[in-house]
Amino acid sequence: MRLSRYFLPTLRETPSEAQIVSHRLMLRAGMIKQAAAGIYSWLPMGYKVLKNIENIVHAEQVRAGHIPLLMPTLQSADLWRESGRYDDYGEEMLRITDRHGRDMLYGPTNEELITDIFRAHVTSYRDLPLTLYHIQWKFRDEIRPRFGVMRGREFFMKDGYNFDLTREDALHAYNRHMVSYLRTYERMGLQAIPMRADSGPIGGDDTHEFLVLADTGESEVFYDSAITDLRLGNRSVNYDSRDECAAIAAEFTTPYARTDETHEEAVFNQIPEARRRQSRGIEVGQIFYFGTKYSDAMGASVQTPDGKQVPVHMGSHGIGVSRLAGAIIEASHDESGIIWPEEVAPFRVGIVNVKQGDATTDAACETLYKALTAAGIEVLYDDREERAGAKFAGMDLIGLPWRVTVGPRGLKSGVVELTRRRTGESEELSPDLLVSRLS
Ligand code: 5CA
Repeated sequence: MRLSRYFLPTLRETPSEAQIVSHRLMLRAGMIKQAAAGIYSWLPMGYKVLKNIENIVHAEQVRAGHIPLLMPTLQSADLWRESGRYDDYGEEMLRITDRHGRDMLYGPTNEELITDIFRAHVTSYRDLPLTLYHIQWKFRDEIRPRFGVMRGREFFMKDGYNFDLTREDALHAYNRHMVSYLRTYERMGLQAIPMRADSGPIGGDDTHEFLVLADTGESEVFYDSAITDLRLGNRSVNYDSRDECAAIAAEFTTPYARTDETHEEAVFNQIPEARRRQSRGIEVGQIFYFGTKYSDAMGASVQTPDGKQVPVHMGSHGIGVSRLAGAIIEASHDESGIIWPEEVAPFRVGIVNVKQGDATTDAACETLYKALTAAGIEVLYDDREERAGAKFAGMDLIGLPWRVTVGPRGLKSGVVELTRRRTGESEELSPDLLVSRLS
């Protein structure tokens, strides 16, 4: 993409309404624009990041054997009356009446809708286990939307739902989700710690939240520092293996890690003092096992091998896809701007032409731009008539992993400069070597 033809409305000034760094940087880097309180338009660069996050979430869900579908944002109130949540959900639910006077709502989550799909089509244990998920916009009329996309009213969420014959099967689904989530967050360059949590309006006994440690996080958390040494890394996991998933879940949930809702001072105090940590965290996901709460209320049952009719065991599992864009920035930035991890970066490489209009430099940039693009690398080429200093500041702000600086001086000796955003380290190399290095 040539920057002169792109739409990247960056801001020089720090917007005064933004209280935390990720919100400030998303506005300054031209990623989002507020449309109404807690509701945002995703401008082209923000949209690219959102899609990259979404793609990672999809890939890891499919890897775990879960099946994507798409449910609507608007739902009928009748389904929620069946589960009893229409009245319980309270003011966070946006209620709408259509022209025929029918009660509708903008879905804050989808347990009812998915249970309705399940009961219409599945009748036998032979069709289980089944996990369906979608990535769709949600609406929660938060009383205090803030911090940009972190606590929005409209937000993009992955929500998945498992249907199983027995409690044991459903607990395997729970563990499988935990493992797939660990891998998902690690791919985004994040450490998200599973912490025992409270189930709130979703219900159920077993639930873990995934938290990214950050001073600006809205949750208060207590944990054993030993848990921060754990990584899933690139172990190969057989998601069908109960033992494997259970062992990894046990590994990541054995060290003490709780949110303030489930924190127990006495248990916490048994950890050696040097390892006790109290800090703040951003909740980027939550998994729940809630048994037959919805299947009982809504009549979602299957026939067992011996001909009995039993309600299915369920759980639901969410990832805050739009919140993650903010969480990644909170975890990865410096005073000059964003530092995107490779897998979520909107472009992998930025080319800075330090002498736009100089025939040799322009030609070298063109050749490099075409070669990198041909190698399948996404490039943002700053070809504007701007001072070099402004171009550098812009590249630092938007935080692409690699910057290539092309100028007449280097070209005389046949080199360009490659700089890594995260470390600031630079090296000079020939354009050919650069293309093969980045490929
Ligand atoms: N039905 C369950 C799981 S699918 C559910 O709704 N879980 S949740 O309430 O925990 O939401 C899942 C994730 O969505 C949260 O972990 C959080 O990362 C994200 N989320 C929740 N509320 C907001 C919000 N107001 N703005 C941005 N993201 C949010």
